[in-house]
Amino acid sequence: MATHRQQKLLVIQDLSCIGRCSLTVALPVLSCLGVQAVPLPTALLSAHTAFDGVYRRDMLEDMREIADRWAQMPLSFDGVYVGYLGGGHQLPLVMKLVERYQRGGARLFVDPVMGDHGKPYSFVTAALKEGFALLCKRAEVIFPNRTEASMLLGVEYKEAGGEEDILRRLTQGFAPAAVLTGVARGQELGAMCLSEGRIGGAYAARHPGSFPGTGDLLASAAIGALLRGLPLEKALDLAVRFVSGSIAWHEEGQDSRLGVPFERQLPSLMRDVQQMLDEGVNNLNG
Ligand code: PXL
Repeated sequence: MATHRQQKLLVIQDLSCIGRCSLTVALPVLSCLGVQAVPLPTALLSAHTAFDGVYRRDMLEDMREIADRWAQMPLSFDGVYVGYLGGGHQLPLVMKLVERYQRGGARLFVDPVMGDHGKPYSFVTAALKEGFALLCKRAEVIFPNRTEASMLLGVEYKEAGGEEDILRRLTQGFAPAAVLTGVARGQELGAMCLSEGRIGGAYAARHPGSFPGTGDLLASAAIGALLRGLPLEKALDLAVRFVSGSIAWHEEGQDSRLGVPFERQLPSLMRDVQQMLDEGVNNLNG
């Protein structure tokens, strides 16, 4: 029995064939959460950029044609999720689409994918940084890691300060709610959030190694859960557990650049979201 109207999310990010990130992560995760995900690829890559010598095609022309065709269709979205962009030159079109669908009531979620471990990704320019700053100002929730937060705030990575302070500055300067990913607490790893003046956090077992695409897994799961009606802290709890559980499936000896075997964790994600939704209904009834 359907208990809610199905949510439809426009996902604007790259399609990297190899490496489990962006669309190859977002689409299955959102589907498992019961959200219809509509992709708009910003770039086509043979593999994500942690690999050497990748083939990369910019999709701006195709995005323009698609956007024009969509303008002729009776189309609306419950949300728009912007992640990795092909470059700053795509910003005018992305902004136009965001404005178009926000006018129709879409909620905006932005993961300002620009770097990690204190370093910007290749293809990041001043125009891209400025564009992401503008997008974040229109968003309901943003999902930077510490590297991206310092780029948004215009401070050196090492001088970005404590997590709570970063989150406060992000909510003052950008979106009303912010999630900071990749936050360590003791032996655990997770994410912190600030929304309506309240700091929250979710942490789970930390596994050795570093894996690309975990930020995309976290944001996709959290955004899907938010669209299903869970509050931010619960959505984050679900997402952090899902990422940690996915990393636990990594087999020693596998190239970590291939990303984490999140596919094996999807059944748990589906069970967990249903359980959390049922608990919410029971709390309301009880
Ligand atoms: O997961 C972030 C990401 C997304 N898309 C591409 C990337 C990366 C990180 O390296 O290279 C193409």
